[in-house]
Amino acid sequence: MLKPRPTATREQIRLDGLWRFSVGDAFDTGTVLEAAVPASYNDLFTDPAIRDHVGWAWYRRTVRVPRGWAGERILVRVEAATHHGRVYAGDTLVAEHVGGYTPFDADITDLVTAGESFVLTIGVNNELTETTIPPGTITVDQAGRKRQQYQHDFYNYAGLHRSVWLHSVPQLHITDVDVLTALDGTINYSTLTSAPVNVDVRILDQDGAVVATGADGIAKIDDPILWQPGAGYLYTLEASIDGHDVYGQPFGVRTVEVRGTDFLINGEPFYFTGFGKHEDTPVRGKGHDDAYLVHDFQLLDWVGANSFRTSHYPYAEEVLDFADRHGIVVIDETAAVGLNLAIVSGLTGAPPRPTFSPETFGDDTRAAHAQAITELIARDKNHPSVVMWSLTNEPASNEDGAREYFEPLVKLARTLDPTRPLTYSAVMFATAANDRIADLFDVLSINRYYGWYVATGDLATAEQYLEGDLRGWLQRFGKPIMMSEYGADTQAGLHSVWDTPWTEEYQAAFLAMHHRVFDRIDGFVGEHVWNFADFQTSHGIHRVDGNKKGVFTRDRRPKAAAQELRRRWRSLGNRK
Ligand code: BDP
Repeated sequence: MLKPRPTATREQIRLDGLWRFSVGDAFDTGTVLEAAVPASYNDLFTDPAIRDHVGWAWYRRTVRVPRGWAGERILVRVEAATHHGRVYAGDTLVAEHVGGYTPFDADITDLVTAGESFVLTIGVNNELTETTIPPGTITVDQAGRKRQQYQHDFYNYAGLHRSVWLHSVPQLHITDVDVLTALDGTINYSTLTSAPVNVDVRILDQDGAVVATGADGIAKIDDPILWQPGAGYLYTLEASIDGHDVYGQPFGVRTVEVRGTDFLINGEPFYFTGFGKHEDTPVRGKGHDDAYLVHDFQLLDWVGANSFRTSHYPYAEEVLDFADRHGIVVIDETAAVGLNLAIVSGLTGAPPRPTFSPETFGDDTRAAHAQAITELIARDKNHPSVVMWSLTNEPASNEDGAREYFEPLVKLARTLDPTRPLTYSAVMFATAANDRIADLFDVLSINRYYGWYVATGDLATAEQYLEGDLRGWLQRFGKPIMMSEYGADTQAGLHSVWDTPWTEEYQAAFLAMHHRVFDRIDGFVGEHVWNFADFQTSHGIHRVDGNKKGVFTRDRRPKAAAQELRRRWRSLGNRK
């Protein structure tokens, strides 16, 4: 899935801004509402019926096709319709896509005319079921309203979360580019085209100078400048079909490998410091925002972080492009969060249902999960910043059926990308003793909340639990291990001289305790604090206007823990 890019043969228009908007089964032609794109629609309006709406929402605007596009293929690229999108040109349904965080195209060539305008309508449905990724359950309340429930701990924001583009490609065009690099500058590439035809390939450096030409899928850069953590040098592979199409695909020369208990980037051991993040800001919800993008990366740099995980879904492509250019390392995660029914029953007291079964998460869920993995890798495979795929967050990997569910998905991911290691984040209930899938993966990523949900306020006990737990994983599996989540809810401005949960001092002491443990363990390859910033969740007695485990507040002000991290990470660098 090539990202639309302007080239000598391709043009594009960003359709962001205000669209007419309504909720309900069909677009309401009498609506007076307008919604911003990109943004979640939920927090834009004051009407709770919109915020809590379960079902279809509609965006409509008129679009003019440029005069010069006659004879070209004309498409609408929707970067994200969360979770299910339908694109109409006039009254005609042109494309439909399920999966809220990966892009899709609607080919409208036969329905529009260059130089004329047409009505573009996009429907977005936010319903989650047991066969969607992420999963959820819909109930109907006493008043007959649909209610959405889900296992994941972030608000089910919906809408057009990323840009919408009108773009053109030539009739005969390049449809895909795949780039694989070695440290000596050897580039193995492949291209796909809309019809069988010869493709010419040149490699350009950052100044646009040609540094290699391709033949038979191979090009060689002499003395390549490597893409490194902290220094994101990018080349461009320019693919062209003579007289028809040209497309430039940025890439970096770098390698990733797991060897023993080391995670190697360019053959050097790499130690991850950073966060699990969210796409979440006030008012915009999960809508992409370039200002927050720039500021968040500034804060990552300020705090000394070298990496983050795209918890718990693929992020906007702008985020990965930015990480590529600035040398920030990314663990790229699918939206498979909440494949765990024990979490629900733990909180509600309901009798546990098995997570993996034909009645709960079975073949259809797995098919949706396979689709999510396929689309993630297709979109992100050429990003040098992406060093590992995370196939799922906190599945019930300790339950019957987990292995049968995950084995084919791991196999699929390895076929789609044989070069990047695989991981998943292990939930508290999955221990070194009862986990059934860790051996299928390359890196052990552990989510733990000792000192918060367990041994609350007792850091001495928490320290013992944590160390025993982590050593158990290392002993049984002998793979690199990192902490993919550890964190404590903290109300900014709350202080105490004691170990008092929710205070800024406690969050800092909690993190410091973890760091002492990490430093005692060989084979430890990284620490990702939960979370970068406070974020919105669904209502719950354990959430106060959202999850407050951010090291920064939702409006990105540092809590005291940020200083603790800054001291540590700035001195650690990329190695431990
Ligand atoms: C973990 C989840 C994460 C939650 C976090 C928490 O992976 O999404 O937000 O716990 O409870 O279970 O704060």
